[in-house]
Amino acid sequence: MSDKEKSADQVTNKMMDIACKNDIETAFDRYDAMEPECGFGQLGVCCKNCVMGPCRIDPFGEGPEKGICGANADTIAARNLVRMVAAGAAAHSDHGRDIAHTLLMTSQGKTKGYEIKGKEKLLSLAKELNVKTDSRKIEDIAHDVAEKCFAEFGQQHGELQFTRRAPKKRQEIWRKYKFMPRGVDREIVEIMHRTHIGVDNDYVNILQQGIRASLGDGWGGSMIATDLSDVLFGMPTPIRSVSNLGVLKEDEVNIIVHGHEPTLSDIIVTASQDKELLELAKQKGAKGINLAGICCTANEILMRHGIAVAGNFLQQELAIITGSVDLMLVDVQCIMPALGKLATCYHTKVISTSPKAKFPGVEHIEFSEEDALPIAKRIVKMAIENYPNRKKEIVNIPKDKMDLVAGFTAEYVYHMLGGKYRSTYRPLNDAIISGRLRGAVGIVGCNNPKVKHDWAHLELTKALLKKDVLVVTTGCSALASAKAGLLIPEAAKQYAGKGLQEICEAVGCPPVLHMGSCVDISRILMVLCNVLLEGGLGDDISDLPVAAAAPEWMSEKAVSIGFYAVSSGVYTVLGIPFPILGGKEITDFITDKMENVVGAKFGFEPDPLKAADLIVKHLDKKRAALKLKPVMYGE
Ligand code: SF4
Ligand code: MSK
Repeated sequence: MSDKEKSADQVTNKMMDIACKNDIETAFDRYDAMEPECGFGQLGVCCKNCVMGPCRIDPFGEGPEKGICGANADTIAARNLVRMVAAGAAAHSDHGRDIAHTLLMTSQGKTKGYEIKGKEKLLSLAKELNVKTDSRKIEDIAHDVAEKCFAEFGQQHGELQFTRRAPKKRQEIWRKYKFMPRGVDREIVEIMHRTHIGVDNDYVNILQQGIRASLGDGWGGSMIATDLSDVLFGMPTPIRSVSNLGVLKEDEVNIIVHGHEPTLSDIIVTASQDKELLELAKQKGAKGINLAGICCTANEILMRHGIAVAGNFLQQELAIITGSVDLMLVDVQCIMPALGKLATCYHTKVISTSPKAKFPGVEHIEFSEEDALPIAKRIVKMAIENYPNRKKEIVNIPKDKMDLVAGFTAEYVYHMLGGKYRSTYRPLNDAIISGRLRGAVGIVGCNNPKVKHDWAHLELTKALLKKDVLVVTTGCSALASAKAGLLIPEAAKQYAGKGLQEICEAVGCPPVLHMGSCVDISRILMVLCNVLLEGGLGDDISDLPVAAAAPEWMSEKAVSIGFYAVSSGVYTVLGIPFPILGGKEITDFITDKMENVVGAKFGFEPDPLKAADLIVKHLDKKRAALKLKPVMYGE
């Protein structure tokens, strides 16, 4: 492949040229080979929920209008869509469950290498969850907090604890329409039941359960994952680092961690700093051990340790193609099965670690919390021992890398704006009220070879910055912004409108705030809650001049995120439509009528500049409804 326009990131384009020259296949090639993609699948009108089928509805009305059981296009599209929500919510929530498990074991002294670093966060969570703290050991408090969080997964009735963080008005909407999640797992199971043949056939009713499960993710599983990660691994604070494949080093042992759960990556950080291992690396001829991340695991160790970022989702294969990665270890989610075969063309060792995720042709070293540090050291040692096998003649590390600042949290915003002694969101609210800031938008999500890599993230982000919109970002979108230099304070001068520029200069922050991994979108929800509590901008999330976007999304997790964002009252624009367009009524509901129920809806817009226009119009509509002053610096 020699198409230089596959990515907005020149490093990626260079590496793809190298892949092409060496006849190495990547996801970009496999995407081209897949075209044309199945139209029935894209429109969501193919069903294989029972073996009377598979059935497919002809979207042009020339073939079957119903499946063998009688299900129409809207029913089939709705069932398919909420099954995506179930998978996405399950992935995030299982991540949260694993962190709760690690915290519980750490509190019992059963782990090796972990300690409770976020004591302040633990105490505030304990208070919220009615766990006694007076004269108790921190481990005992952590134990009870972990148990309380565990209970959220299996709870059968009632309401998830963290939904109480949402504004009262929002909670009432959730109760009124039976969207309030009862238990994280329960809602996911109920989706699978309802979408079995012959159960729920009303697309609105099917979506109702999709909403409920997604809220169990955003205000349950994901929120637990974020909060307990802060307890276990410490609260992130803004930290400087570097990004892109140029962070790999010719003269050091390069280890890449890829996946999602910080349980693994955080301990690898500790192991990579071990004196004996550093000495061994020297003995093998390396100057040191260089750790870097890909995907959300990159975000986790970036925001807590300043570990460099090698790249985002579509760069995972390119990292290996540099010929410089001595070991890539993976846990769960967004790891391409192609890595195993690709690694055989290089000296790279790929190691899977989770009992939940094995890969063809990949060596498996099972990770367990009980032996976390010894296992981490063993894996780092393998990387060191593999360093002499690097074929120097085929090493091709791009030179380019970019500085960044990452690690903003809902808690940090209090100090960032209010100063050390006056913790408050007031300056943020005032900036919006006065019109210096038009509003705020969360730009999140993956890469997808359907869209020029990173391009839609960056075009949308820049277009919004120009309009005095503060951008917060997570996941692979955050990494796209990092590589393009949008996560440094200096970016404000180059890209932001005058109002946003003034704020960034006064505070010394970048115009795009990195808020972590995909589960950390729960941090964005908390920012919205804190803004409302500060006052002056309405009494529900749907009142706020805010929006969300996922311009290059691809995963089922993104479907769950989209659903909980909209159901929390946030207008959300997707660069790739949900695969539902074959069902006219469900499409109409999701992109229009849903607003009458939850106060927000989805927009589908592949052109990032048009998406920016839609979002700006939405922010201005919300500003007008709140009777705020016009935006200070005009258009
Ligand atoms: Fe066909 Fe209905 Fe079976 Fe789906 S559930 S495969 S539409 S018969
Ligand atoms: S890693 S879910 S590709 S953002 Fe969270 Fe990136 Fe999307 Fe995976």
